Amino acid sequence: MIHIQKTDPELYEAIFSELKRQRENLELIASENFTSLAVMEAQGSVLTNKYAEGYPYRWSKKTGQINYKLYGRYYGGCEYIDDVERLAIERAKQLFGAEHANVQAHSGSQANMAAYFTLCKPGDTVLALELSHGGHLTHGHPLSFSGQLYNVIHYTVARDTEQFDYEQIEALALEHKPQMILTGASAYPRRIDFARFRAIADKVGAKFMVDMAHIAGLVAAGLHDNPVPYADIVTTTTHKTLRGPRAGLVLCKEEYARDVDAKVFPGIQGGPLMHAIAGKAVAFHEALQPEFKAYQSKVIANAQALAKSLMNKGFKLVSGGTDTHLMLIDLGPEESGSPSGKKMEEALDLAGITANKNTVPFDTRSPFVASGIRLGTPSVTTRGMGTSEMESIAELIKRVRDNHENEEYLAAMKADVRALTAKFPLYPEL
Ligand code: DSN
Repeated sequence: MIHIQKTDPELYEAIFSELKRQRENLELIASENFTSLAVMEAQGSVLTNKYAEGYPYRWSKKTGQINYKLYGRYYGGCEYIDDVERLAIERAKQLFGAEHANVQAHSGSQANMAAYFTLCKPGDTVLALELSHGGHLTHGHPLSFSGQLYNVIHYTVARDTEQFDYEQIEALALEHKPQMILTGASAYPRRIDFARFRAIADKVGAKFMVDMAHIAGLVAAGLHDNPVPYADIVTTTTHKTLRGPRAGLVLCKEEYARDVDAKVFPGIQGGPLMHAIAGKAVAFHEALQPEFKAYQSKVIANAQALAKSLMNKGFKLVSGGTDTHLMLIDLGPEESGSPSGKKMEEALDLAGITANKNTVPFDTRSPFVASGIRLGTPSVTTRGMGTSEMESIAELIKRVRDNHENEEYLAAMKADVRALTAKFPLYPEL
């Protein structure tokens, strides 16, 4: 960043401080990761200068198929841009076994909007997971476009297992006859049975959409069932377990391809962020390598080790553990005297541990206070930590919980956190 340092020292200071924070803190936010330098290089490249509305192909009127030989852009000078986008598309299709990929969605929310617009009409009924049980804002929250345009009915996890209850989901589908069933989650630690969802959707004649944002890296590595063969449309972000740039992706069956393309552009977006698309191409290439599978196996092994250590120390985990990269600590209700999720997030922060408060199923606190803390292992695994470090992390979290009111103690704990992170240097080249 030699240029920013010279031209804009104030901004440089903020960016450098963030690099220092990422290096020194323990990053346990389940939806975050550290991309490769190659991904960042692509994002900081000259591709940011180019307008490329349209696609690197046109839909042929004659065959109804994509034709790469036809110029599909609204601007000249896209010959190299086309190569970038084509590489991203082909790699995404290969990685997930998809018939069609749209790599232009700027974010997961926009990918989701494109999927809704393709599969539903405003006013249609959609069955999706409740936000406070692990869902996402775009799965029907009243403040999201999804809650405003559609009649969203929510399923929840079961009270006893805190896992999906497929009987309940089927009963709701039979009762409400949704036009679309949506699954996927931001805070659900268990495997999702996509075949079962497809069967329920077929029983009521619903379309089936999957938002696999959190687990996309596990899916790419073959460590979680792939929703692509089951769903009409699959969306994802590319920056979580998948470890790419902050962006979105839509995968679908051939029959929806043209419509998905039209919904993304010009339906929702204007010019694609070509530097981000190049970052996606780099990340998909990385995810196709054998090392990526080894990395994802470690992410899961670390999550299981962290979950086990936390439970051995008396923490209650939602659903009693994890099958994925994330877990939710249920800190207990207000009457139990334990800290709220908000208090715990603040206490962790003081000690140099970054995580986020999260509601737990049937939470009695408001979402802004919440009774849970969500933890994930993608970032710490990227920097090289293994199962023995997960034990140390569980102990650090216990110390924070036990001393959550003692700011001096928490500030002093930073030295222990830094001693751990210093053993796993992050971006030494920067
Ligand atoms: N904000 C993301 C997460 O943390 O899971 C979801 O979009």
